[in-house]
Amino acid sequence: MTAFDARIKETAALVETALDQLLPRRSGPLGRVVDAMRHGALDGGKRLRPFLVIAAADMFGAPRARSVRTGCAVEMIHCYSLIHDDLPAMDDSDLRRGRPSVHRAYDEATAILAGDALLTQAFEILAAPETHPDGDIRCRLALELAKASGKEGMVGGQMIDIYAEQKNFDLAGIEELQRLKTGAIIRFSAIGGGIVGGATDAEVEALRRYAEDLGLAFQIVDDILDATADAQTLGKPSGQDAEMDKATFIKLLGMDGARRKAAELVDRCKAHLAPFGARAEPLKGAADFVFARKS
Ligand code: GRG
Repeated sequence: MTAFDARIKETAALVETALDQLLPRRSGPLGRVVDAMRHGALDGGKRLRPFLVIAAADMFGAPRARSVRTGCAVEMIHCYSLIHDDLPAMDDSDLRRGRPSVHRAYDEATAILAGDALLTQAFEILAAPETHPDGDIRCRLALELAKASGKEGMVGGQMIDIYAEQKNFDLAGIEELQRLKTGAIIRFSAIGGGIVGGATDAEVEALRRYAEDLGLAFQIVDDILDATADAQTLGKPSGQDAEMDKATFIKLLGMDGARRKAAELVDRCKAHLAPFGARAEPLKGAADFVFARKS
């Protein structure tokens, strides 16, 4: 196991424990939505976004209790987006993280509510004093996560993506779509770690540049995996982009071109970390991990 593997495993375990505590089981009708939230959020996924939060915050000596809570907030947004993306009205997907998607394990109404409740709880976590004693920092975290999640971020990107199924996009169009759909939450993860750690504006800006290139590389690799990996390895259906004739990086650049572009972006994103010196090794490792990932 590499040092990076050990590190992402360690932070994933911290996030798992914290999410478990943030989502205590309930009895009665409330219990059903909590169980569905737990199904969608616990025991699965690479936990890449919380890793980025924690690794960025570590560079500034932030207490782990604060960065893990910030990481849980972003993971809850991510899990909500996966639950809603799998619904029949969107991707209509039965499999997620190797398990039945939430609407298959429960029902559509419960899945919608579980996603809504995860989205809402993310902001409850950021607003709570345990996340940071300084109300200005908490407010800045909530503002940035709201912008990353909403119409100027992930939701906006998802809307464009649904529209893209009927439209031909050029490279700039796809880059813009992905900058919103997957990039905005990845960008929040890196800068949110900086903010909770007390980074200067210049340091937050360097993290933003790193995360923008990383987010794009992540999406290109996602397109490559959709075209090349099997559903069992991915833990979700594969081959869907081609089936739906979706606008992807592979469609525009070809497989080799897409691989080359992802590699260039990974090199470039690591270069943005130069101001942090050796402290940035875990974030550099995350970039290599994104490029090499198989699921
Ligand atoms: C429904 C509002 C709304 C938004 C959905 C992000 C998104 C927008 C949908 C997810 C669909 C998808 C497969 C997007 C491609 C990139 C992506 C987010 C992949 C899943 O993220 P990973 O690989 O998943 O980090 P794990 O399971 O490891 O957390």
